[in-house]
Amino acid sequence: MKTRAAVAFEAGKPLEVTEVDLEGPRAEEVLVEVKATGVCHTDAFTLSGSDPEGLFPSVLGHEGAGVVVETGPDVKHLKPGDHVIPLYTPECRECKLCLNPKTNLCQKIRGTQGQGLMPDGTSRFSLDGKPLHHYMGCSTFSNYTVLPEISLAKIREDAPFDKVCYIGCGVTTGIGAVVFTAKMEAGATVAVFGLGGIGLNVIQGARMVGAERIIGVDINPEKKALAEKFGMTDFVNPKEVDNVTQTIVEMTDGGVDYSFECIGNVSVMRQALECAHKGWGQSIIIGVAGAGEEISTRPFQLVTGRSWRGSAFGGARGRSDVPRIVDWYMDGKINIDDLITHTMPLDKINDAFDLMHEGKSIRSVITY
Ligand code: NAD
Ligand code: AHE
Ligand code: ZN
Ligand code: ZN
Repeated sequence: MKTRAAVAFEAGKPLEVTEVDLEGPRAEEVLVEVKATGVCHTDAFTLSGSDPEGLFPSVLGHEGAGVVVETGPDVKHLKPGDHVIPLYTPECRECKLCLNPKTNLCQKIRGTQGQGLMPDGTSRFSLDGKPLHHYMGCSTFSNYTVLPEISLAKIREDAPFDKVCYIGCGVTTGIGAVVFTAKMEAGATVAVFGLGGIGLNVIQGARMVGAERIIGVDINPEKKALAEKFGMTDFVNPKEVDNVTQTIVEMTDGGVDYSFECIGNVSVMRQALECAHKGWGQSIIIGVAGAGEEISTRPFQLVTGRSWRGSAFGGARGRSDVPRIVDWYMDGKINIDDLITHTMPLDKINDAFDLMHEGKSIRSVITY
């Protein structure tokens, strides 16, 4: 079939919206009509050329919601008409990692997914007879896309696509990092570095579990008001203090119980670790850093009881946890609407990237 898609032909160049060819689903695969997709900083990161796994030409996008149109042979759990959220972290429920309760990082198809291919090693997308790469197993910047069945969470049918698409990455990443990765306790003291589409969800997750003090850190003071609405109690602008780490340590009588880096800046990752409390403070890296970047600190920081951790997709197991997070939204327990600052058609997708780079949006959502 033909479908409209925004194609990333080259690193650092705007996406081009064009008609591409899409082959139907093969065994254990599903054809999905994407109804809406968010634009995440990670899409911009890959488009910039900084992603060691970035491939071109490709169909980016990994934060979608849509409807099953057709199922291939041997699909067991989905049928046409089902509402779904694509998962860049699948959940096969049978690989070594799925069987270990300590992780959500299903590895069943990670090899081919990282090569921009379906599990059988081929692509369903092409243009003028030449294959286009899939992206993060999702490619939601296409009106129709094909995914493995294990990469789809079935969700309730009354959930609005243009809001719950954000659960496909940002919402789950931020709230999940608090709930599933940190398993944060009520009364905790928290620092959140970067108040964008991820950091604000960390803040609402921390408030949800009853954190007592939530310090937000951002170089853009325009993020302060919305962060306060989501539960931030204190704001630090790194441009207005001599030393961010020292400032937070002094504000909190020795440091925070949990810190979260939601930017992808390795210097900030160090600040986040070093403002964690001696003896027990945990620092969780969410931000994605570019090719060649490395983190550093004095080992003494770890010797004295701080720990450095990471979180992908908020530690969530998509097929099990995403439907629950959709329920949290539908029950009014979490706020998604106020974080979606812009909605636009696919033709305007490059505006979404511009707004992100200018610091003017939290989340832009494309509706098909
Ligand atoms: P965003 O652009 O919406 O937000 C980033 C925020 O950081 C902005 O508010 C910006 O002003 C602020 N900032 C930039 N430099 C700063 C500095 N030096 N000090 C303090 N604040 C600074 O991005 P986002 O969509 O929230 O994504 C954040 C990061 O998380 C990205 O690296 C993205 O790739 C990554 N991410 C990771 C996962 C995961 O599973 N681990 C999932 C989604 C996104
Ligand atoms: N491909 C990059 C790393 C990108 C990355 O870390 N991706 C996160 C999700 S970001 C979503 O917005 C992730 O889930 N990582 C785990 C995984 O298996 O990809 C690189 O550095 O090579
Ligand atoms: Zn993302
Ligand atoms: Zn698995």
